[in-house]
Amino acid sequence: MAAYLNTYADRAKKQINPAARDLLEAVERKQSNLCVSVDVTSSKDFLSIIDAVGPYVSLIKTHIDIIEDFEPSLILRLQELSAKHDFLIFEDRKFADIGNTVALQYSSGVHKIATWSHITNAHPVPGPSIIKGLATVGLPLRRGLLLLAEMSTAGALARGAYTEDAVRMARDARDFVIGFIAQHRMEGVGLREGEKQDDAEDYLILTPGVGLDATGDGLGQQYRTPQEAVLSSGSDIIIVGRGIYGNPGNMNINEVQRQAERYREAGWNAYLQRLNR
Ligand code: 5IU
Repeated sequence: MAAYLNTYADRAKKQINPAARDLLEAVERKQSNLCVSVDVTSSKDFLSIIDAVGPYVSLIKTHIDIIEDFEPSLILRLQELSAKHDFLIFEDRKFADIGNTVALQYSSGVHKIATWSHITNAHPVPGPSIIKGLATVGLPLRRGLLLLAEMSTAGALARGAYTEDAVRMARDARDFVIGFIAQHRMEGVGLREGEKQDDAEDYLILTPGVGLDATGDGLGQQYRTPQEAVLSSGSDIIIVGRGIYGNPGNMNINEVQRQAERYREAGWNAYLQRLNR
């Protein structure tokens, strides 16, 4: 049986990367495979959404560079909410440069991502050196990396041979790469000539492009339901943004909370169905 068909709790015990283990443990404790993506531009909206959805998530995904009024104290507030509600933090930075540059982008600048983000991600396009560069910063801090193996957008170039190469790169860096941003599972993908699938391999699949009410956003985004992502495609964590907070310009925070509850339940029920299949 493929490792991902076990419970989150069992899978946590077998992870070698601390961020992967902590995330799976949080998923189990909170009975939530929901990650909310908080793509808003004001600190106030950012913090109020996170405080409202906090009880229902195991992971919060940030784009810290879109915050207009960013100050270092925002990170302290974010960390307080992470402790209050028991979730991990994933800065969706999508690194894509040479090893030396990404190490600087990860550790330094205004945002110092590595100091607070348990998990971040990278495009495999530069080749294995991007993982090496990020690992010099992330591994000593017990961080984990996701590779972007596929995208949810119409016409994405990350498919076929590109996705296969991404999985091979991950297999060569098991201590740091904990999984993929993808739309499907990667077991059996990218195996080299004569190589057999390792049954113990257990990458985390985090899936954006999830919505219960819309099929797209008019800008290339394509949505599938939590059921399709988790049950049909074997996703481990669903990533939901606007499906939960709508238009930040006219947000009702009680409604945001209600939607987070609704997505948590849909994601968790799909997982229970997967376990019992
Ligand atoms: N995101 C995607 N699709 C992808 C990748 C990342 O939507 O393939 I890689 C990000 C973009 C946004 C969030 O931050 O996930 C999805 O937000 P909405 O649920 O509001 O569409």
